Amino acid sequence: MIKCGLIGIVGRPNVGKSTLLNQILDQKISITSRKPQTTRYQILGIRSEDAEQMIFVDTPGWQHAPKNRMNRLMNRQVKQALSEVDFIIMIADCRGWVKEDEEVAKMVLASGVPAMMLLNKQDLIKDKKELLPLIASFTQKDYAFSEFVPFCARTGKNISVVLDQACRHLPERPFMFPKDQVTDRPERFLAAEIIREKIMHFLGDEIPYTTSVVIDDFEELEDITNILATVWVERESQKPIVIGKKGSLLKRIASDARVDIEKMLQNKVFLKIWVKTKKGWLDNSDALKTIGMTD
Ligand SMILES: Nc1nc2c(ncn2[C@@H]2O[C@H](COP(=O)(O)OP(=O)(O)OP(=O)(O)O)[C@@H](O)[C@H]2O)c(=O)[nH]1
Ligand SMILES: [Mg+2]
Repeated sequence: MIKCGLIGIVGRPNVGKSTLLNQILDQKISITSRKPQTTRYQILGIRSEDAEQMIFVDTPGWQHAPKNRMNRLMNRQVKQALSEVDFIIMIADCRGWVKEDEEVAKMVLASGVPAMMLLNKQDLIKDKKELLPLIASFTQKDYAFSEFVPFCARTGKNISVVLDQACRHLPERPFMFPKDQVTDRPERFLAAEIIREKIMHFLGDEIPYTTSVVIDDFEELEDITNILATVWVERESQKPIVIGKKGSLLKRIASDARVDIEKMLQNKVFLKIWVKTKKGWLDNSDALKTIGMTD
């Protein structure tokens, strides 16, 4: 019997969804950062065994009040994923349950899809017993979760609990992807994401949310891949911040991104990054289309 299905990973921003996906695949497909709203796109991570193919859907973190068109499109991708999958893994931070968690839990229930909940980052609490009141409060509620599992996506310990549950809910269906494929996203997209991850890492708390990365050229030669990329910023005044003194910050972003892209491509990379002001792109549907965000 051949089984294949989609498993959605949902939750509010910053709870560890992309970290879980990378653990499941044992490689980095989806970028992560300590700042919320890192993931902007649905990304598939595919794990194939002999007779089962699990297609995990990483989603953007659910936002209570999205501020611009891009954030609304991010929320829409969460809803879309919930309507398409065979099983749902909701992730929450075990240190606290907030409004967005409640909203996601309600959407999961409304979807009618079987689901489990991971209470992630349990390494950050001293004693697992601290979770008991939270878990007890869940049982009073009308949620859709078959299990509440204390978890640590950072180490991936007990990941078999997650995989077993996901596997159990796969429908009988032929594989949707070749057995050796790990994601639906092309390398060009992943390269842009890696650059965005470095921007999230190096720049303060505001600018990463007003930037995006476009790959202008991606030329794969036998012994080197040449990549030209542009970072969009929203205001002219943000340009020098991204570039840094005498270009120092942009150099660090490019250099760290290059190392990761080389690892991914298993090839030498030449990477040149430009910075360009694109006013109002977060609410401009044509600009959002350019970076692959459409209705
Ligand atoms: N201590 C600890 N940190 C974790 C764990 N899982 C994830 N993190 C960290 O939490 C931060 C957010 O992780 P992500 O995987 O980017 O979270 P996300 O849910 O995908 O976030 P968005 O894409 O913004 O919605 C990162 O700094 C991770 O390293 C965990 O089990 N323990
Ligand atoms: Mg993410």
